[in-house]
Amino acid sequence: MSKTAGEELTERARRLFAGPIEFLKSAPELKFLPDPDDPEIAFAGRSNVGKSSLLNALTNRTKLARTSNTPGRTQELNFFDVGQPPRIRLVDMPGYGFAEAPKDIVKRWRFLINDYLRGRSVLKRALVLIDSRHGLKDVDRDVMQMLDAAAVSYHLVLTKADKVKPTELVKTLEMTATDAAKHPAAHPTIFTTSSETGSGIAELRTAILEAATT
Ligand SMILES: Nc1nc2c(ncn2[C@@H]2O[C@H](COP(=O)(O)OP(=O)(O)OP(=O)(O)O)[C@@H](O)[C@H]2O)c(=O)[nH]1
Ligand SMILES: [Mg+2]
Repeated sequence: MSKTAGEELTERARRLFAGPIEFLKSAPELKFLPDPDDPEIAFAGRSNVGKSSLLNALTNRTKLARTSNTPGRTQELNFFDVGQPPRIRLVDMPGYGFAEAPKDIVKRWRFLINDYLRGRSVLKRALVLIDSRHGLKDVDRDVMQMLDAAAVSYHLVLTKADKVKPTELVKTLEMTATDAAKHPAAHPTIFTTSSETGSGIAELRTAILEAATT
């Protein structure tokens, strides 16, 4: 039986993410960004939401992006090339809404994240990660509004799905979808993922490939 276009894309995404993936560089400031050579997909979200873990789960590597129990682990924009030659660049970012860090550092990260998200010509899609246990917070809505204003298309991605009961997850998903519908740049598809169990990871890989190549 021949494959549908959807199945073919899923298979291409699987193969791409199983192939060569390399850390390219860290940018602590905008002037250190790599040349805009390839389509980029950026991982945004509050500190500790699981951005770096999701990047590792997507790429099937345990230590590509550094993760930690302590919020504030990722402090720069980290670029990873997927494919050889590179087809997609994944961008792991510091967390926003991290109240415990010194104010000037939080401010610096916020400017870095916002300036990157607003001004990057090759940015194809942002992933805004939301902890399944907590749902959308005001800081998330601020980032969504900023992306709406900059016309940067984004997917909301619920993380740590393994940490909540299925009924609770459905409720959070519904509430998140209601909120997303009010945001013009929010893609209607919301992903539910667990970097721990791998649920939702193949679907997100496919969406990333689709966003990067269209
Ligand atoms: N159970 C479970 N734990 C997770 C999952 N994803 C991440 N974690 C844990 O959550 C913590 C934070 O994960 P990170 O990936 O470092 O989070 P981050 O968003 O990159 O955090 P910052 O870089 O500090 O902004 C770590 O202890 C991870 O092991 C998940 O899907 N399930
Ligand atoms: Mg991180």
